[in-house]
Amino acid sequence: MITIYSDAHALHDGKAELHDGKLVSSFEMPRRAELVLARVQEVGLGPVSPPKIFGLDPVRRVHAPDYVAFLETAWDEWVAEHGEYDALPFTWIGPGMRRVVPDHIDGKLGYYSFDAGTPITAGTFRAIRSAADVALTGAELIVRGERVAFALTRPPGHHAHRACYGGYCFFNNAAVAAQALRDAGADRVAVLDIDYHHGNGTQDIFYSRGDVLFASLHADPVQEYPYYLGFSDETGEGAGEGTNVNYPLPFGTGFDVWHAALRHALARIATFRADALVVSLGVDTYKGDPISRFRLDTADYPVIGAALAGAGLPTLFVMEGGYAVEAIGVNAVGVLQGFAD
Ligand code: Q9C
Ligand code: ZN
Repeated sequence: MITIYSDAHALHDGKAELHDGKLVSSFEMPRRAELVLARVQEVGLGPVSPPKIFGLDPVRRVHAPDYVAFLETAWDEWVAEHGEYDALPFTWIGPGMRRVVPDHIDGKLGYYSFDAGTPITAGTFRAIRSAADVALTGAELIVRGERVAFALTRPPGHHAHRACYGGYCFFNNAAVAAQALRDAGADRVAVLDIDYHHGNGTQDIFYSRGDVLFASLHADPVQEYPYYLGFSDETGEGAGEGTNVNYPLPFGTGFDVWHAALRHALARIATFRADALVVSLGVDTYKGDPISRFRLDTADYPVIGAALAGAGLPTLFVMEGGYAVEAIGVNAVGVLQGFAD
């Protein structure tokens, strides 16, 4: 299995996020991707290739042009106003307020975001552009006939909406890849999101489309971030009615219950008759994850990979979350090994 990787991800290196009322060191850090890469090499998963440069046009297929332009200049605008310390939003549009783009960077940050956990740093734009290229390079391998590829993206992407960032995500790498597969001729693409958190951004991007099925297993939003999307009654709208499937699961969920939901999601993907599968691969379902509350164990991840391989579809894995840093490599690559075996 080919892994696509660029060390440009390390240019995004946030200092802190708002957590339990305090500013704490960012859980989402460069070491995460470095350890996944190290594990890929340690087990000999296969070759590691750099991304091709695709530019921003394929990113704008799923993100609004003004949002992309905002991200491109946000750091410079922030530095001009506040100096060289990470940009974090502190105010958002509440009900009854107006959606007008402010001139001031503090207003723009809130306008284009939904949480205070996602800092913009000096290298953020270069890193997220590179992550999109990593995902697009993986998609191109699938288009060219590869059975499977691993896009080792960082920062993650599945929380990013068409014009809104949050949850450590800016460009929705999996959505960019799914759209690229469609644009290259796949009639139907399934996105299966197995990160612990609901993939609110991916769901919203494809919610009214019947050509992209979105299925997600995640912590129930009544209990867990992102709280405001990911309920089981969200089934899609218009042409997309019936092509959105959520499996909200309670705190403490272990592998038996999780795996039953996975089997259900894979059955739905089979009836959709997808031409390709994009897997949003988060391993923050792990029992040792510092911000999550499922109970999957390291031995479960290869079983997941084998189940995914059973779908029999050309499959692109796109890296999402996982914050038990010392275990992220073994767990994420465990899924890939289970798929390949
Ligand atoms: N007090 C991904 O896994 N913060 N994003 C959680 C912390 C946001 C996770 C609450 C978690 C986002 C890609
Ligand atoms: Zn997550």
